[in-house]
Amino acid sequence: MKTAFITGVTGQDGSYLAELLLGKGYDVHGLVRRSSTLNRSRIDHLHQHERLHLHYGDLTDGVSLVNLVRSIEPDEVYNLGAMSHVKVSFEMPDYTASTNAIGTLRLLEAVRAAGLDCRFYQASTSEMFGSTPPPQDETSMFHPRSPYGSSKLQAHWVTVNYREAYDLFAVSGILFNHESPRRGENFVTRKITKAAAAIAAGVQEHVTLGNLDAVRDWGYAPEYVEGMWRMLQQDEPDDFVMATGEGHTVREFCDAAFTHAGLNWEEHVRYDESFTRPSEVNALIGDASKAHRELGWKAHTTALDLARLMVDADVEEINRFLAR
Ligand code: NAP
Ligand code: G4F
Repeated sequence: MKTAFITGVTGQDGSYLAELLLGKGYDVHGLVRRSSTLNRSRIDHLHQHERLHLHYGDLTDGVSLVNLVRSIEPDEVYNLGAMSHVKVSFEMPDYTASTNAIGTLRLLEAVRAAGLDCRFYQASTSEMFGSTPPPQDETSMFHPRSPYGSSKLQAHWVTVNYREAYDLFAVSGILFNHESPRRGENFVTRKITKAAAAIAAGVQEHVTLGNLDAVRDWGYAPEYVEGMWRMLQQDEPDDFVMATGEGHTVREFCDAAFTHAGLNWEEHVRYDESFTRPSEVNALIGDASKAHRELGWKAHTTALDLARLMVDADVEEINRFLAR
């Protein structure tokens, strides 16, 4: 039986990855941050699982990482923990860099110091491509446009360096946007689907958004965590893009979500400049041919399917809430 250590286990991807690995028989250890109220709603349904173990720690606290890696002795480490909101990174650049860039370095160093035969997955991102026009693949130039994107680029290169310098099995998944009903409520897809459900239920009138022209390649998170796992099962470490290959504007996502809720988006969406960014990433559309070829991985759920499945989940949630 293998042992995995996941940072970011309370997040969208971490929760799906924990489910996947528990289903495969792994012992799963997750890093959780101390907070004054418990923030584990995405893994509540797993909390009594005998093979899930949670440990306090933080990517900004190197000592906690060294101690945990030494005591857990993982076969696989998945570094999903991050300050993951692009707009917020402009407001908290120092913390973003410390968590995302130096946090990755701290964790890699903890793995190296423990001297384990351990495989390492880094959650890299299409935000690293920034202003490089689509389609983007593993050979495209990096040009990040936010403190988040640049912190992730440092983490990406640190991961490459530990592979080259110390022969560590360390890989980066360069993942394009992926969403689900567990997506944080201040990312644009979930903000839209939650609003469409609330407006349809008559408890909200409108939603305020920023740039509707941005193009993103939105896939479905459970499919992407399967790809992360496959990357760590290869004979040789390598980096892979994961994406659907389809681009849609935020406007098109709105249209699909509101139409599915029986509404006309133009009657309910307002614009507010405060939701725009000092520098925007205009278009991300990935080419995941390498992952298809070498990992047998392919995205199946498209952005418009996703809009509909997320609206259905949000309608269900609001109906449960209103019935209380
Ligand atoms: P998410 O839902 O925002 O989850 C982030 C996780 O990181 C949460 O568990 C959070 O803990 C934890 N975290 C934040 N700061 C931390 C710190 N200082 N120390 C330890 N843990 C910390 O993000 P996600 O969408 O699941 O994404 C997972 C990873 O993939 C992230 O690294 C993200 O940058 C990257 N990524 C995501 C996408 C995407 O489209 N979803 C695409 C490419 C790359 P709390 O629950 O306590 O806040
Ligand atoms: O949903 P978003 O905040 O996601 P963004 O910036 O693309 O970042 C996500 O995907 C990255 C992968 O490419 C991850 F690395 C990262 O961690 C995160 O998961 O914004 C998507 C687009 C942007 O162009 C933004 O300007 O939607 C636009 N947008 C328009 N109105 C909005 C809003 N974004 C947010 N969050 N809120 C709005 O009201």
